[in-house]
Amino acid sequence: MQNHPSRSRRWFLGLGAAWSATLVACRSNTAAPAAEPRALGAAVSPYGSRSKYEKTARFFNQNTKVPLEEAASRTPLHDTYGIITPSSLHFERHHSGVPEIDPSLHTLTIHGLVDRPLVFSVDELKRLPSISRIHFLECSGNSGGEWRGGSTESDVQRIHGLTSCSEWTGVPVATLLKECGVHAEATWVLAEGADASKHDRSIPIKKIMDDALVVYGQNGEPLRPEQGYPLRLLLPGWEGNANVKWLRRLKVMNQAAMSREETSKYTDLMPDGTARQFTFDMEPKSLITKPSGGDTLAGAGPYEVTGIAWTGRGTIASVEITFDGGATWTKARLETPVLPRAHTRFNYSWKWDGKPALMASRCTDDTGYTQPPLGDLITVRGMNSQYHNNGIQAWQIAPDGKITNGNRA
Ligand SMILES: Nc1nc2c(c(=O)[nH]1)N[C@H]1C(S)=C(S)[C@@H](COP(=O)(O)O)O[C@H]1N2
Ligand SMILES: [Mo]
Repeated sequence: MQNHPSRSRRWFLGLGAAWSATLVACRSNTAAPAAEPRALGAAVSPYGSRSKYEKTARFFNQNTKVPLEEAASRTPLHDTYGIITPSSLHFERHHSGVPEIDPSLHTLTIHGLVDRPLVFSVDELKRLPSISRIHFLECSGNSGGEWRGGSTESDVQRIHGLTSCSEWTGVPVATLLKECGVHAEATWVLAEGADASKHDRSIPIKKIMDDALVVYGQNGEPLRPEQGYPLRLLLPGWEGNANVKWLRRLKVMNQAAMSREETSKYTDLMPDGTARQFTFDMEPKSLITKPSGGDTLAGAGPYEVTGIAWTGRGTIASVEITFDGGATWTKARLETPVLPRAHTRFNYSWKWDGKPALMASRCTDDTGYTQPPLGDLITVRGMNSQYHNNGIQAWQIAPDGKITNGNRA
C-alpha cells in the first residue's frame, strides 16, 4: 500500500474546504463562536472529580428533627445511567453516623458455636481468595411513604432513592466459617457493626453459607466510609438493614438474638395484630426513572423511557410498560448485563401524542412473580405496614407535559 502525499493532501484540503463552507454557514446563524480552549487544560491529578457543570447529588431532608447522623440520603435515580451507582451517589442510611475507622486497627472476630474462634485483620482477609459480584442494596423502608398516601409532587429520588447497585469485592463468609469449624447445631449468625449503635442483625446460617460476603471493595476501590469501610457484610438480595456495615463480629448461634432491628423495627405489623419477622428478601420491583415525577416533557414526539428493575429472589425475566394506567402493557427492552440480584436497566422508545397519560412499569422475575399494584399489598398487609413496598409506581403526564406522582390518579 503506497502513501501518496500530494494526493492525500489534496483530498484533505478538498474536504476541509467543503466543511469550512458549512461551518461558516452555521456560525452565521449563531451569536457567539464555539468556546474551544486555545490554552493548555488542567494538569494530571491523583484522584478524579466530575465536571464542574454536573451538580446531581444525593437528596436528604435537612428540615427534620432527625439528626443527620441517623438520617438517610437518597440516590438520584433519575440522573444515573446503566446499572452501577457511582459510589459517591450510593444511598446512605446510618443509625449513629459514619464512624472513622483506621483499617490497620480494625478486626473481624468470629466466635460462638465454632471449634476455633478466629480474629482476622483487614490485611489477612485481603490475602484470602476473593470474588466480585454486582448486586443492588435496597433499604426495606424504601418507598414506604407511598403506603399511606405520599405526595403528588414527589420525584423518583425522594420516593424510591433508597436503592443503589455496586460491584462488591470480598471473601465468602463460608470460607471464613469453614476455617473456624461450625458446630452442627448452629442455625443463626449474629452480625455486629463497630459504629456507636453497635447495629446488629441475626442471619440464618443457610444464607451465610450460600452467598454472604465480607466485602472490602466497592466499584473497584475500597468501600466508601458511608458504605461500611473497611468491612461490610453483604447479603445479596436481602433487605439493606441486614447488610451490617463496619462489620466487627460474627457470632455463630443456635437461635436468633432478637435484637432491636429485628423486633421493634424492620418487622411488618399485620392487620390481625401479629408481626411478620425476618422478611429478608427484597421482592421484584421496577421504576421508570426518566422521564419521571418533576420532569416536564417538551411537547408531543419521541422520548426514550428508561428505568431499572431488580429482584432479591433471582433475575429479572421481563419488564412491561403501560401508558394508559394499566389497560394495556407492552414489553420494554432489557439492556445487558441482566444479572441476579442486581439492578437491570430497561428502555422503551415512546412517541407521546400530547394527551394525558398514566405511565408505569411492572417486572416479572425468574420465579414467575410479577410486581403487584400497591393496593394488592395493602389488601394482604393492611395499613400498619410500611416496609417492603414493591408496588407499581405510576407517573401522571399532563397535556402540558408536566409529570407528577400518579399513584392515586
Ligand atoms: N453498622 C451499621 N450497619 C448498617 C446500618 C447502620 O446504621 N449501622 N444501617 C443499615 C440500614 S437500615 C441500611 S438500609 C443499610 C444502608 O447501607 P448504605 O448506607 O451503604 O446504603 O445499611 C445497614 N447496615
Ligand atoms: Mo434500612
